[in-house]
Amino acid sequence: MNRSKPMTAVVLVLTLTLVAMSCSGGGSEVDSIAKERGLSQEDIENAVSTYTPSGEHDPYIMISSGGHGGQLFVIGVPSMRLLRSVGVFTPEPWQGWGYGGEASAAVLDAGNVEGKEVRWGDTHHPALSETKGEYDGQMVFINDKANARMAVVDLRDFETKQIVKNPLAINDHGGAFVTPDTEWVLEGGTYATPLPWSSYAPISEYQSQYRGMITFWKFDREARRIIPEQSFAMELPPYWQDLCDAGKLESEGWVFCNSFNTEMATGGIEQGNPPFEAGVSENDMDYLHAINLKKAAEVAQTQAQDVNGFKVLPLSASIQEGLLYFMPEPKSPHGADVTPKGDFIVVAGKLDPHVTIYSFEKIQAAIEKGTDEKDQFGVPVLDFDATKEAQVELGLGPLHTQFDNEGHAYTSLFLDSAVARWSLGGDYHDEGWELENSVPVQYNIGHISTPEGDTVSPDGQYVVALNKWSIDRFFPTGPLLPQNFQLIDNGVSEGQEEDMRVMYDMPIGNGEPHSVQIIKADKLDPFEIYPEVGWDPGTMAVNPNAAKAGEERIERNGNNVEIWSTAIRSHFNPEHVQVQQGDNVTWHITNLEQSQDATHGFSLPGYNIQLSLEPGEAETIRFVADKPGIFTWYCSEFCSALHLEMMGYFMVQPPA
Ligand code: RUQ
Ligand code: CUA
Repeated sequence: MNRSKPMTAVVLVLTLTLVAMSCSGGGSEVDSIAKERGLSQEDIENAVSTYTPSGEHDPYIMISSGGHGGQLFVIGVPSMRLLRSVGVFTPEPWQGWGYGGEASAAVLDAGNVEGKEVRWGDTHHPALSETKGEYDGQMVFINDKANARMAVVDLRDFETKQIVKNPLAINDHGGAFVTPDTEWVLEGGTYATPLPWSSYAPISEYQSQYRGMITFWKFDREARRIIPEQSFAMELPPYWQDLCDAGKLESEGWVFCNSFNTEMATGGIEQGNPPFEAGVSENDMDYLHAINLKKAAEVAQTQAQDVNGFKVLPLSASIQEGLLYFMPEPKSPHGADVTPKGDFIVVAGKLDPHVTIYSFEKIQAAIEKGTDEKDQFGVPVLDFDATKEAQVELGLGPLHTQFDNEGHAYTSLFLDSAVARWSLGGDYHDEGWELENSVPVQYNIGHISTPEGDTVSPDGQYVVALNKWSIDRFFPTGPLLPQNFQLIDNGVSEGQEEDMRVMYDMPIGNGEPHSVQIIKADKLDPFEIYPEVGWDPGTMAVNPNAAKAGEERIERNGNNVEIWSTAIRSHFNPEHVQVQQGDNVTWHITNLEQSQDATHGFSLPGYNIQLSLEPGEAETIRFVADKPGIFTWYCSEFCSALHLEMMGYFMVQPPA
């Protein structure tokens, strides 16, 4: 790439200023620092493009999955500073998530799998809530690929409020995706099993007994919760339905999902069968699914059947009612991304150097015209050429596509370890469907993100590459290395198109951040402190039974002991709690603080209890005092100069 080309206007001005400073004697320090550190002119430009002075905030916030760490990360862009993690499927002690507090226990327990406690997840694709196809900054949804669960996180306090277990599936992959007004949250199953997975069927009966599915979780905006009773799933052929995207604007009401394994390979190399990796890649074409969700939601009211307590629309009903159509898609497809106006769907083929662009208008025309072609389950198959708008050759291993505000698409190329920028046709860009520029990334890129890049009005300037390998980029932390976010300047400003360039590497060493979304920071409006003292983050309301200032006490009723405690710099009240071994303890603790960031911890050693009480927050813990001894509890958050003094004695007396 041409490294001497001018950067965006801002960078150019800054660079010129620096250069001017360095030439004018007094500013030569910049030069000498750069020289000393071995920095090139481009390094300096990248530095001034990403440097965020102390106390300044980033214009964008990136919400990242934490992969099989089971959490979310919140990261500033362009500084690429990690702001916090959010405990979701996995307990996390700093946040007191899953260490004794009743609110987090209730959320985590709701994610148990048929009664089995599962305390980790593989968070995959975060989806920010949308209003009219724009991120609205209210919620984020994230799926757990490992156990087919969906979590709901409230962006007022960045805490997980709900986990629902999919009653049909044991894995998912195609989630989370939201419809333009967040009425529905999508979760596609991928690996087919019997429906539900807990009803056994031998794998020799794969074609007759195993099925795919896509679940449409109904989201109640008022309650800020998923309503399982109003949700439904669509039974699908046992192809592996993969990633989806919701239609928008002209395609609103429709959903598009790619699939693979239309071969219906069942693996079994130990029996001499081709391994999955070969078996599922034999066909040249798989099927892009087009689903009329609006109509399906109506039909589900009357034709859904009960499967494991969940509404499922039988495949026969979907065919009969015209809810489901297939289109051939080449080759090991991955990603189905709807363009900002909702007019095209971009599908990448992992083993095809092209992206294939389908036209929503042409799909509708083909449905209108009708087709005699069907797959072996009777699903109508629309003609490839009749629905295809264009194909663009980008490079090897295209995966995911995002968009900008100047009619470009950006696609990750896994095998090439590169990001391709290409122009959209239609009325997006004069050049039409054409590859413009590629930039190498380090290494093995998976997902890609641009600011608000999958909404109806994407921003521009940045691309973030999520690289699976980092190899030589950072100090090697043993055989397990961090992954690498790379911040890229998209090279586009005010109609000018330059080369893209990698500006910054951000190692991320506490999870596999599978996918991200980037929202304008000013759309978020988080609480500074909880609105009222005694606030329960589980219900997002005051808990009437929360401990109050001046009403701290210990009540005993038989062997039930109930404690109302408060915390304020730098003491708990009470400081002595005396119980008998075997007592049932219910302990309410309220943080009375009203200043921002005055968080207190509550750590009760030996009982596996650790709370993080943010200002105003009230929590309840319940446990049996089954271990005798003297337990020194303390505030685990360094809250004041006398923080070490913020402690108490929990005294458990054994029977005489
Ligand atoms: S898929 S790296 Cu698991 Cu999100 Cu394409
Ligand atoms: Cu409160 Cu440390």
